[in-house]
Amino acid sequence: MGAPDETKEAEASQTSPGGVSENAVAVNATEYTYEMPSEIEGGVVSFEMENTGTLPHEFGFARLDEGKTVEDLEKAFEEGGPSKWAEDLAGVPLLGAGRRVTMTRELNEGTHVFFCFLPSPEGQPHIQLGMIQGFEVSGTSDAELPEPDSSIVATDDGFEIEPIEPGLQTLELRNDGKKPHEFALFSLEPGKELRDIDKWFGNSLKGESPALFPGGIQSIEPGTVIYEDIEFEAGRTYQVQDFEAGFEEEFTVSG
Ligand SMILES: [Cu+2]
Repeated sequence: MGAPDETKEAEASQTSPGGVSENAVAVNATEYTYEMPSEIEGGVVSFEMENTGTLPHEFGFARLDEGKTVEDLEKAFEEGGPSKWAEDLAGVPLLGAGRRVTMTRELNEGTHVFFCFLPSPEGQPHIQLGMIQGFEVSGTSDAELPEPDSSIVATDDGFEIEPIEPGLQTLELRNDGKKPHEFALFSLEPGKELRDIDKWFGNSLKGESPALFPGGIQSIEPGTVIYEDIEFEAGRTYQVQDFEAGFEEEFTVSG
């Protein structure tokens, strides 16, 4: 089996296109669900996330200890506390309507959950409207981690950002610090300022988004590496922010 050409093709597909591993899983976020398979293969996984809705959505991400269920997690959230049996793996903090991002990382076996706490126009967290989805991870794929085009590295003092080219880029997001760090990524729309984002959040994300939200990652632990395929616009300025640590860095995509 397998003519030489086919072998060649299979090898090439491991890291292309755009750094997506061969173990790719489509996840569509919309109001108010995630559409995705209920069982996936572990090891290196590429989540091809797309917001097909009309509102922004996030991908909160947790792994549950054996024996715990999505219902247990919902209940724990209602009771207001993160639980020891739910490990926060960090997902994409905010993905704008119509945007797509691919998140590639290594996963262990077990029950995993995506959930969204962003507010609906009526002010209710999406999770309360059903935006929570569990899935089982089992086995280990042969997929390999991608070769990044560029990187954003967090230390405890700030971000170090390599030059980023326009188009679809595979970014390595790495925490080299001793504390957890968040990579909130956005690009202000013309004429908008940071305080317009605050206002928008304060108003349950109603109306036109004052910024582009193309990807990024919630707070990751020291030593964690996440890969994301993100579409960057030539000549546009982006910001990456760690709200908790109180620092941010700006970069402009070449063009
Ligand atoms: Cu949502």
